[in-house]
Amino acid sequence: MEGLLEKKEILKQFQLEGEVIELKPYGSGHINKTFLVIMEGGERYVLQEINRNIFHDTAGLMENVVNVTSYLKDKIAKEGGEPDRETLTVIPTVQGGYYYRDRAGNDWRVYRCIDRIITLDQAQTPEDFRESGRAFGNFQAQLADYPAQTLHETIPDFHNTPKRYLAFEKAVEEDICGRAASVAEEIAFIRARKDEISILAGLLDKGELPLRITHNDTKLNNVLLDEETHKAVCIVDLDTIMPGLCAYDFGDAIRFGANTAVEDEPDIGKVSLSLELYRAYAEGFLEGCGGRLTPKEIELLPLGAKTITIEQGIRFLTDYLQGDTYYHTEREGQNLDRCRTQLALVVDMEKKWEQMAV
Ligand code: ADP
Ligand code: GN1
Ligand code: MG
Repeated sequence: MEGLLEKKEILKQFQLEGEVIELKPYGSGHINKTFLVIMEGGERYVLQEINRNIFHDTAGLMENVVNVTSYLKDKIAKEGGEPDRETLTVIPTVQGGYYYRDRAGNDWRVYRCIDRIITLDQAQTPEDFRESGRAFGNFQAQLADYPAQTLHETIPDFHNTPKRYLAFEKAVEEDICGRAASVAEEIAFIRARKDEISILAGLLDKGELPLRITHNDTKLNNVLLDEETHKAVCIVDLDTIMPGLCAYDFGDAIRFGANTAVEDEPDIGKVSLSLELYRAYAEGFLEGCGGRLTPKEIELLPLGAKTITIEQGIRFLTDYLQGDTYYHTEREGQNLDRCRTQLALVVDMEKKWEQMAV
């Protein structure tokens, strides 16, 4: 693997014992670079390069992760669970810090690898998806009393949809890659929904929806499921835990996991909203939230799904217009395909709107 020696050197900066016997790319995230590390004693770790183009304050980000995971570990222990399996464990550096900056200025961290798990890029059964809903709902419930003011905002305005819209309009206007004309249809589709995507943000401003501590990246592959029972074991990808709207956490899981096609499917004909998966997730999520949601929050869950699906379409299209610098891509046009699946999913949600009521 490219850079293997450098990675082995980097691993020496962490409190790990013994020699590394295997190191390979792991997972399918779009932001960080993730590697599985196996030591001679058989212990397994996850090494990650944190994407500094996206996260500008690694120290603040890691402080969030360490504080939230230690808070969760206490809760899990009190509930009789397994703290080292049910939440992430950060391995400190030899200097006692939580990340290491290498000579090239890249930031690295190491987690204990949680074993005997699977992660899915698509829901295989409604039961798996219900289970992930329960886990994300429960995650929010566990953090309900967490001191929100101590959290660093790792990406300002992360799910501020009106601001995402403005950034998209700016990218259209600047059109630095000369791609805007070829996506006129997608641009028009988004513009036609401009007012609707601001509704939730408006309700938050008016105090009609509560700000909660949310995960903000509730993709199905951010929950580890037990490989045998398929019960949720652990929520990962804690980089964007910030105050946010519950509807967005619900919605983000739906846009990714209740889509009958994968996120970058080039054949738009395969995209649709599976109502069976949608309902399974909604039931699991509400159960996990444990009765904490207000009637208004519950009523607005479908709008959360639609809003964040448009927001994600906007984000992928913005990146396409700006030359694919934000999301990892493996092929030309991948961000445009990703945008198109999101917009096609919105079309299907509009058709199924009545049936999406929770
Ligand atoms: P990204 O921000 O790039 O999505 P993630 O933190 O989600 O990065 O990690 C990518 C993938 O690696 C996850 O989807 C999951 O499959 C796997 N993963 C991450 N951390 C662990 C861990 N501690 N134990 C086991 N698997 C993990
Ligand atoms: C990114 O890191 P990952 O792949 O779980 C992104 C999310 C998007 C998602 C789209 C920090 O998530 O916001 O919804 O891609 N994360 C960040 O698949 O931007
Ligand atoms: Mg992830």
